[in-house]
Amino acid sequence: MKKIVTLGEILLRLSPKPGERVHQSNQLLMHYGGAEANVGVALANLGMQVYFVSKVPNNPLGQGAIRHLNANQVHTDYVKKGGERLGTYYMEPGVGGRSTQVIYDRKNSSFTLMEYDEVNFEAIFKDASLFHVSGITPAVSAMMRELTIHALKKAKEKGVLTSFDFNYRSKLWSQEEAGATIKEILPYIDICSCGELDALYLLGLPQAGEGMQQEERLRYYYHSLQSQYPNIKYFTSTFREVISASTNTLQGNYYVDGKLHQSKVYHIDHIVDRVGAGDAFASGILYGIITNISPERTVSFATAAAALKHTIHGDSNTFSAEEITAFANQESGKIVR
Ligand code: KDG
Repeated sequence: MKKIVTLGEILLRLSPKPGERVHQSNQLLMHYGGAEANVGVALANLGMQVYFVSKVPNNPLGQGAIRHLNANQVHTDYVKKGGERLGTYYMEPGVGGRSTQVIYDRKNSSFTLMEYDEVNFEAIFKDASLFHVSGITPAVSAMMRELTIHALKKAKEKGVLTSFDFNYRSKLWSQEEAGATIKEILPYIDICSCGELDALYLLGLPQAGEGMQQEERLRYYYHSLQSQYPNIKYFTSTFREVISASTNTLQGNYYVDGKLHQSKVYHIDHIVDRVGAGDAFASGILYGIITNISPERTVSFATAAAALKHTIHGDSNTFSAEEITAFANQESGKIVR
């Protein structure tokens, strides 16, 4: 089996119990997160051989991050040790009408300050089949922006399939900065996860015609993007309608060979933790591409993975391929308490 490589920052996540705010809580739950680490963990749980590229401090927090990855069968040969601190984020779960709040404390983290020549992508991409990165990595520092583009160029040189998830985080950079960087990245991408708002506000695509239904709008955006970036073969996104902080509906979209494939709609009536659902979806799509599953089954599998993620605590999906398939094959598409 060929390697899958992901590049990103693994973060410590600290969250109070639902119904408490960070500043009033005397008890914080600990999980590890970070979009590319989450995708790596999910893919490893699907039986893939995953290598994570990152840097963590050589202290108990960094060691805990490595343990989390290893416990999920992610290889950490390319996780450097050094620097001063592990990036951290605080997450206040959404309750009632209040949405989830994220507070970053990741400045000067070991990963952010990692030096360009600490990673040898030439060696890392030997025997690799796929490289995944998201918009969070180039957002954390100028060096990481440079390193992300360098890694993608190297991956293409080596014939490695590349995947990019926009994952726009407004607390890390402005829409203008993100748009300019992502435009530099897209010419090196084969698989792209991009939502309607990303296309509009980051890439500045003209708005779809008024009155167009969701399906028609997506086709329009994906078609326009593909004419600008003919290298991109697969486009994906999830459509999430938030009904309340504890309920939403979810539908996966997958555009390949000029055809849009949509999953059934999942109604999630009791959300335990929605963080990382997009990463679970991305890993399901990547799994489908790597294992040559049909587009219909791939989008159904990926959306089932994303829906299941809502039922467990923490940022990463730990369901096996069998569990996700069994869930995707259930009739109703409904997750209830
Ligand atoms: O996609 C989930 C991520 O947003 C979460 O794990 C934290 O990586 C993270 C970030 O930078 O917000």
